Amino acid sequence: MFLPPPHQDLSREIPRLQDLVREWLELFPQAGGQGQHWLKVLSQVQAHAAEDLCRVAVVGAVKSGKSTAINALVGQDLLRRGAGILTAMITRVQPGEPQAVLQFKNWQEINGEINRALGLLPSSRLQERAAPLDLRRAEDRDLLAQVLAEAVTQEIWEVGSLDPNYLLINSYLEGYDLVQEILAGSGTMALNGPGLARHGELVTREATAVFLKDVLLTIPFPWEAPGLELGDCQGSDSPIPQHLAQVLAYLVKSDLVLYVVSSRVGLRQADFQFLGELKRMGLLPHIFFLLNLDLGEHGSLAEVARLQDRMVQELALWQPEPRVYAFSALKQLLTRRRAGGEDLDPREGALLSVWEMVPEASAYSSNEAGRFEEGLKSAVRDLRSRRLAGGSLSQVAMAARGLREQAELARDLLGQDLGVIQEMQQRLEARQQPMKATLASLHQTLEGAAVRLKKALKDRVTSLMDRRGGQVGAGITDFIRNYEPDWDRLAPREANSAQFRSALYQMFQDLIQALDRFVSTEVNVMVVEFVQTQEEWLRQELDRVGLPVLLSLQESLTLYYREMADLGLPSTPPILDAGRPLRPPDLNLPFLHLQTDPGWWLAGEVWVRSGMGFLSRIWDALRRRLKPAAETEHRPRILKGLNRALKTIKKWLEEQLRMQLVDFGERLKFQFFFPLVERWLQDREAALDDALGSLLANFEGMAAAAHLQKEERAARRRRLGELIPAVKWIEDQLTVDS
Ligand SMILES: Nc1nc2c(ncn2[C@@H]2O[C@H](COP(=O)(O)OP(=O)(O)OP(=O)(O)O)[C@@H](O)[C@H]2O)c(=O)[nH]1
Ligand SMILES: [Mg+2]
Repeated sequence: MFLPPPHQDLSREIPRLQDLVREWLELFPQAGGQGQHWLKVLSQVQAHAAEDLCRVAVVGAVKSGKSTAINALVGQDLLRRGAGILTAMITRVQPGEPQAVLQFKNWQEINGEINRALGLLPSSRLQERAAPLDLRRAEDRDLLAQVLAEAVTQEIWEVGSLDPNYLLINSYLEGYDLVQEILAGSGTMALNGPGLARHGELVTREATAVFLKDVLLTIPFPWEAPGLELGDCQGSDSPIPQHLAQVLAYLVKSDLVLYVVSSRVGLRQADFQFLGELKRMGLLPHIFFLLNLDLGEHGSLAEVARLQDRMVQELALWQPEPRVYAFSALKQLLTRRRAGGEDLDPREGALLSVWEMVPEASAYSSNEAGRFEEGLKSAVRDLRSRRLAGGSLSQVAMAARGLREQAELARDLLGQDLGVIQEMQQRLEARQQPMKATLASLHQTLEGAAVRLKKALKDRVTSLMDRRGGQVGAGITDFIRNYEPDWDRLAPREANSAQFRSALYQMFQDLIQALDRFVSTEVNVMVVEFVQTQEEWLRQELDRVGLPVLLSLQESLTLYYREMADLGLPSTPPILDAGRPLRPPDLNLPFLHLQTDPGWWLAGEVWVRSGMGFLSRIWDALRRRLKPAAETEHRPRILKGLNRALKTIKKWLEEQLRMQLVDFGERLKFQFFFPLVERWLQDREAALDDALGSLLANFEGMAAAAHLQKEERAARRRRLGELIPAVKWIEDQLTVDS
């Protein structure tokens, strides 16, 4: 027999139940409290469900076809290809009315990045500068432009105008006029209607993209996808640490991953490193791999099959039976656009025709695209059901059950006289008493537990950050201590002050860059692992602490239901279940960003200022020793000078690190773990409170019904007779799965 899938799409059940509760309220207006309780529970669940997003992070190497894959899924050329290298943010795509919401960085972030890029820049114009530069000030913008021009003439940057620091400052200067008005306002910009096209321009133009922090695009999807978010991430092999940090921060919040691999390139070393990170974050079982076929290059079906098999084999070492789909994202996109009535441009049309000339491979690609979309949709559905089963579903089921049982009780009582009603009330209320008392004691138990759990977490975070033995603290300290610059590349060609300073600047920037990369990926993955372990421990502790109370409540509830059975209302008592707590969506896991932290920045300023004096001193000392020596002997001495400078830089960095680690540890404790403990404990208490509130009969209004006229009673019983099966039907829908 065909069994319908468990219907756990609460968006339909909840409004129906709400209507039925309102009908109950009409019948028994005196029992308002109870009705309001059910309505409250239902609207809470509804609000949760509305906030609940299923995030799919679309990742992969640079230019593997991530944006094209998302465009193919939504059937439109929504995401621009070839965003600039300074675009660090993830573009999020959700179903909805067409709109783009752009969130810009604030001035502190912008100036922070600029001053950081200037760190140790050997510019004569910065020497007298005491305060940090502020892009908002016209004199500072002039100064910045001069500094850039000077640095370029002096060839400070090896790659000149391709250097990321140069590009960054230059783009900020260039874009200032374009965005200053937006930044003076709220810093967000919503584009819709004809203005929507401007979004593409703002994200692809380096000078404006550099100011952006977050982009949310909404668009109608060609398939039903409520609560889905697709995140277009930066290439996971990007050389810019900030990109990786952003990708990681998004992955932490993601439920599924779409990993795009170009068929032209296949899996490479960088992919395996990234897979290692995904594995440590627990995401490996949630990855969909897309082997993005270049049908022009790999035209025959045999070759496609060979590529796909090879990828499955390579991945099988990581994940048994990896989900690998091989299709051309671009073909899927063009086909969809054409099917949607769009005219493709001649070049696109030609591409499609060429591909269609190899019908076998082309058909295979379409087939795989369909298989992929079905797979993705079903994973999203599964995820949603699992999340619902973790709490909301049982809350709704309890409300439905409570409503039905009370309607049955009321139907019974309407046939009785006042004396019987009062006796029933007494007997049931006596059975409710112990549960109310237990619930009250639960609060104390949980409060005590909170103190203990917080203390334990605090100690663990402190150990993690410890610079001698902590995984994070010692890890970064060792990284700094063991760092060796590329001396061959750094050693200046000539022994003069300008060359020496430029070599120093390069050395400093290289070290910072390497450190940033290490922190953005390695260290933050450690933090994620640590947090996940602690969360699991916390869940176990919660269960352990709550178990005696849960058992005692369950026992009292069983007795209560036995009493109901004695009164002629037989029913099996429901199982109370505390559910599995999930990280609240509004609680963000803090990440260690050495780059953008304002604390870092303040200290950075001091460094820029004192740095100049420090450079001069090293240079002067070096020069004295260079004088008597021959030109050929300069190099070892200069290297020695650089080495000395490196030691000082490392010492300074370690000092910065000390402050940063303390600061980060505090954030982890007070802005993450403590609120998490409080929320989970509160939620647990509220869940039990709500469940019992839904179940335990409330006699307000019942006695009043006894005074009604006979006809009126009969009328109400009739209406209850209609209400009960309607609620029962919903109840059955909610419990199919359990
Ligand atoms: N032939 C062919 N080209 C494709 C396909 N998918 C993407 N491309 C092209 O590859 C280039 C890069 O695609 P994008 O979708 O921008 O890749 P991306 O991974 O988002 O790139 P970044 O965001 O820059 O890392 C574009 O010029 C696409 O048109 C495909 O299936 N077949
Ligand atoms: Mg892209």
